[in-house]
Parts: sequence; structure tokens; C-alpha cells
Amino acid sequence: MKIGIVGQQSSGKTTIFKLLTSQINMPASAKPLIWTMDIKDSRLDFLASVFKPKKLTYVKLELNDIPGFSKSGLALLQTMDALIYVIPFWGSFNNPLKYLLDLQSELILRDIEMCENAIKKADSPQISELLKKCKTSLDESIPLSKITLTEEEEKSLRGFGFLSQKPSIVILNTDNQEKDNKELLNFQNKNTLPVLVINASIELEILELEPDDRVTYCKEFGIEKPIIDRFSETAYAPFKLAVFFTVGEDEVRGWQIATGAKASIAAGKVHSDIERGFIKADIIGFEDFKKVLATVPSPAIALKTAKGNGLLQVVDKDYIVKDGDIIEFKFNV
Ligand SMILES: Nc1nc2c(ncn2[C@@H]2O[C@H](COP(=O)(O)OP(=O)(O)OP(=O)(O)O)[C@@H](O)[C@H]2O)c(=O)[nH]1
Ligand SMILES: [Mg+2]
Repeated sequence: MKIGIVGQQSSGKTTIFKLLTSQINMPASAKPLIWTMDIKDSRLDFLASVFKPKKLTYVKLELNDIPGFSKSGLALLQTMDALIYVIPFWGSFNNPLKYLLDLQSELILRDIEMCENAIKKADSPQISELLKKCKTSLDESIPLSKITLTEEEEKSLRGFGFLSQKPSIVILNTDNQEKDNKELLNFQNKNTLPVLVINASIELEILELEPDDRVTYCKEFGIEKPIIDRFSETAYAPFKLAVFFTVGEDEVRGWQIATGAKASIAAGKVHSDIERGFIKADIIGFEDFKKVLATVPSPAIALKTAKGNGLLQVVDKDYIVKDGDIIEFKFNV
């Protein structure tokens, strides 16, 4: 999954990038900054402890620190799967809500421009119609993520890389400690995106410490966990992503998939042959598996037991994959 960090100039984008990647000493000269990392997932750690595979593979996240809205920045933004809006609320940045609205308007303006160009080049009446519908919404300042589209329409739109269609979250960076701060409350009430509130200066100090000391230091500042952990835990849902797992002696692995995707799409993620030759799939939810495993001596027996009592289902290619499903595909090529 590719995530782009966006925000106005000097809003603290690179600071957030460094916090999320734990790369505090990365030279800021390289632009754009790109870092690939594993998304931590305690469910995968559990599965690995049970199956003891030769290899454990997490879902990968590529974080991009995007330098503003220059032409190259914009081209890069279009290729992102999701966005993080950086909203500063420190120093002279004193109105986060206005800041967010301005940023959203900026993105919508770029979309209007892209939409106008795309309408000129549209290669079918359907696409042209769809783009005009988008343009009407954008002209009324409605982001494309808010308009109702069929599954087909959403798919064909995704190819254009419209910024306001991308799943997004907000990181609000504040050193304000007042719980009942008026601007902060106003922001929380009027903004509809998922928000992570952080204090970047403190988080930077935490990162300078040895990993073992971080938790204690967080507690001192009333922070539950370092931002990177909070981010890993909440990264999937707001971005409309689900993760399914494949397990075995060779590899335990997490796979990212769009929310609402079918088992055949999940199969294609693992291998195109599996999608092509799809027969059926054995599926059990992570929590169900864990529950059954607690009552039997081995994972193999757990799966057998689950099949017997119906917790493990045999499904066809139209099954909608749920976050946390453990899947075994049966195929024939
Ligand atoms: N006081 C304070 N300063 C901050 C905070 N976050 C960032 N800064 C400072 O703001 C300046 C800009 O931060 P960057 O992270 O480089 O911002 P940026 O958005 O990457 O900037 P550009 O890439 O130039 O657009 C730096 O001098 C940071 O030290 C914060 O939470 N509090
Ligand atoms: Mg920067």
C-alpha cells in the first residue's frame, strides 16, 4: 500500500514522515522521501508463534513524503492508494479546521483541473458522463469520496488518480495540552475524517530513547503508545483495507485487499494461477481460530475441529473476504 503525506509548505510533513518511519536522521535533501516498512500486526505475530513458519511476511507500506503541490509532487500524489493530511496546530498555526478545509479545497481544485482534462480525452460516452457527474460535485466542493458510485464506476474512476477520492486520515500535530481547547474541540466535532492527534516534539524525544524506555516515557506524558504503534493499529480500517492471512509451515503471511473484495480477488493477490483455477476456499476468522486453538493441542487439529463445528466455512469465489480471515485456497490449473 502506498500512502502519501500531504500538507502545505512547512506544515511538518517531513517531521511526521520521520516519526512514522522511525528514521529521525534521514537526510531531508532526498526528495521525495520514500520508505518501505512492515505494518505491524499482532495477529500475524500470533499466527507465526503457532505455525512456526520458515518465513513471516507482513503487509508492506510505502510511505511518501510528498513535496507540496508542484507538478512532480502532483504526479506522485496521483499514484498513492491513500493519503495522510498533516494539520499543524502549534506556533502560529491556530485554526486547524480552517487549515484542513483549505487543504481539502486545494485537493479539489487539482481534481477539477484533472477532471476537465480527462473529459476532453474521454474515450467512451459512459466515462464522459461519469466524469461530468464528478465535475459537478467537485464544482460544489464535494470531494469524490462523498459521491455515490456503483462498484464499476468507482473502479474506472480510480484509474484517474483523483485526490479527493483517495481514502484519507488526518494527523493533527499539536503541542496544546488543554483537553477542552476550543479550536481542538471544534476540529474534532466538525471534521469527518479519522484523526490521530499527536505531539510531534514529544514523539521525537521518545524516538531518541532506547525502545525499552519508550513506554515509560509515553506514560509520563499521558501518551498511550508511540505514534507508529497507534498508526499501525488503525491503518487498515480508515483506508478501507482489509487484511487476510495465509498460513503454513513455509510461510505465514498477511495480504492487503480492498474492503468488500471477493474471494476470487484475494486468490489473485496470492497468485494469478490460484484465481484462474479457483475451486473453493476454506475460511476461518482469526478470532474463531484462536478460540478453537485454545481448546486443542495443535493448529492442524484446531482447523479440523473448526470444520466439524462450522466455524471454518467452505466458500466459493463470490464470498466477501472479511478483515482477519485465514484462507486456504483450493485450485486446479
Ligand atoms: N514547535 C514545533 N515545530 C515543529 C513541529 N513540527 C515541525 N516543526 C518545525 O517546523 C519546521 C518545518 O517542519 P517540516 O517537518 O520540515 O515541514 P514540511 O512540511 O516537511 O516542510 P516542507 O517540506 O519544506 O514543505 C521545522 O523547522 C520543524 O522543526 C511541532 O510540532 N512543533
Ligand atoms: Mg518536508
